[in-house]
Amino acid sequence: MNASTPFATQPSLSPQQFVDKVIGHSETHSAFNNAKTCGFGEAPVNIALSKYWGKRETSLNLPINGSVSISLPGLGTQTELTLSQGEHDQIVLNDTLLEPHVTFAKRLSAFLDFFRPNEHAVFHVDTLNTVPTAAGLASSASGYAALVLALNDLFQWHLSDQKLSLLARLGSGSASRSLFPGFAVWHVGSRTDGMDSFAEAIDTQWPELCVGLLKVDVSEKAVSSTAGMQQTVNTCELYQAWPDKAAKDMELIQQAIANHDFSLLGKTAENNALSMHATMMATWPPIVYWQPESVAAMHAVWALRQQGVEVYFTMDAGPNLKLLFLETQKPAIKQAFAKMQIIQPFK
Ligand code: 2P0
Repeated sequence: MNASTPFATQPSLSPQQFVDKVIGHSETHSAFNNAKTCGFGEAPVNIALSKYWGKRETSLNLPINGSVSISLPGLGTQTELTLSQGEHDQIVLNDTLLEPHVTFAKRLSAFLDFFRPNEHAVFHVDTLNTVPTAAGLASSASGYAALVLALNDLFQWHLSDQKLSLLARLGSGSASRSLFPGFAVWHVGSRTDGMDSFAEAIDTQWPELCVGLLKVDVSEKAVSSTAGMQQTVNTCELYQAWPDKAAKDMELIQQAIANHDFSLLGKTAENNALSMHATMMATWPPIVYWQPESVAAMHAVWALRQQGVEVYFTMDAGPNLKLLFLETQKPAIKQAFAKMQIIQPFK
């Protein structure tokens, strides 16, 4: 991060010290002794209803604002992890062995560096995504959450959800929220060691709530979320207003969830997403994830609302829309968006 931004904080721990503190020193060093032959982890993708956009510290992945999400069961990542000795990690993504120099493999190996029991230890990672990688459908969130669960299983750490969330956050911010089914809240935290910036479950069921995945384009995006948010923090004047806006929206979303107030949930989520995109567009060079079909879909949503069909959308760092509506509107929504995948997270 550009140290001149008003949001920057200095970390009081290195990422390795952070990991050692979360796991506990003795466990880190006896990790090989307790290890099983194979660890497994599985986690869902999540969609933020109130978004995370911007870091106050990049090495520990500390956010500028908190966020609230909903996980989508059945869409996510399954990861198997084994330890061996060798030259480098072997990373298999959706049945394809990746070359060690590809970005995905390098990022994963850099994260695994924090967990190697000795310098010769390498990991074999077999990971299966049921969402397209880098499609704005948050595969890094489910990916790092599943990986942390697999590490916890492999090394038999028996970490709490809070600690697992802290470790997942280090891999990818939004992964902190993917440890939980249903709704989750990621607390922004204020400590310089990052120990208070973790997610936890919001204990509510909402069986009538539907999420529709409206795919516009699932090819790899040009600007990663990590790069996009850094550029926004560093160059967007509108961003000054974002932290307060995000904090307010987070409160409203939590209130809407607690009261099952769908109108408040939908309005707040849509406005929050558009506000985040406004900050992206007002960076230099500009970042616009939308495509013409994205804008056409927004107009279709607004037209439906005019007709009395209560539906809202949210969007992440990509061109796809995620629709929010209640079960009663399912027939009207299906008619308007024929090919859309509909998920009821609590059914
Ligand atoms: C979110 N996004 O709250 C927001 C909304 C994208 C737009 O979290 O750099 O992949 O790994 O912490 O978690 C995507 O950002 O970024 C994201 P890193 P991440 O879901």
